[in-house]
Amino acid sequence: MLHIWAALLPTILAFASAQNNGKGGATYSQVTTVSVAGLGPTPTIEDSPVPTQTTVAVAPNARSYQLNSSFEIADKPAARTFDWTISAQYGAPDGYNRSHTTINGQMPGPLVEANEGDTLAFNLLNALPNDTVSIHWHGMFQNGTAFMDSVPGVTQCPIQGGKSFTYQFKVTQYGTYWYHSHSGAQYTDGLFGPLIIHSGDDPLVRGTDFDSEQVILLNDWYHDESSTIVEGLLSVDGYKGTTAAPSPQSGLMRTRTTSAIE
Ligand SMILES: [Cu+2]
Repeated sequence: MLHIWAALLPTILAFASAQNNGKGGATYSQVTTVSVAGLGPTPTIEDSPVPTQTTVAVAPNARSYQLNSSFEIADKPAARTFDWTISAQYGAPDGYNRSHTTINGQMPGPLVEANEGDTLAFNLLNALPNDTVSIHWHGMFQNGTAFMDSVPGVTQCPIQGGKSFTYQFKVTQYGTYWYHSHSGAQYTDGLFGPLIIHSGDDPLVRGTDFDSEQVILLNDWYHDESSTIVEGLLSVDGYKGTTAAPSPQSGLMRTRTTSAIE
């Protein structure tokens, strides 16, 4: 465990291994897939609930972060839409009960899989009563869609409690990435997850070179919520008597994502 504030960044490892598919009902949704020509109008923050769409549950093994064996890796661009509700829920992943910031009840958030060239849309509803949210798509180029980059106060307004916002952008790269809250240090409360972009150019082929792929996500875990830690660090007295970066109480390796929250 790295005891520095900068090491809060979760480390996501994706590797090929021979494993059986996990099981368990997915709590996230991935809906209609259609071909698209462009990005359409720039989304705006709305008062209305998140747009309702026909929701088809996919990735039945999402909780294990095992990549979906039925996901079609293709060069044909598709639109993928996700409906995400951000809410606070209590859980004790290391035995200490505290509030988490979750996506559709999951901490960390759902595994997202897409192909290079796809257009992704995330319909976000902030169901946190007292906190704003934003989500940054770490490493995405956002060429021409800078307003989807999620820097509250710079590229967008913070998403207030009860409000919805749609992030929409085209993916023009591939690899193993992650997404995370860009509001304060909120991502340390659990608002982050893996973002896997496939490519037809991948020299390793499922079924030929490997059997399955598994994301392993590691993160530091604090018993205090980020708002408490940041408030302390920004005060004269510091957090727990010091303005030095605090050490985490635990490290989590969450190949299962919801067991502590259910
Ligand atoms: Cu980032």
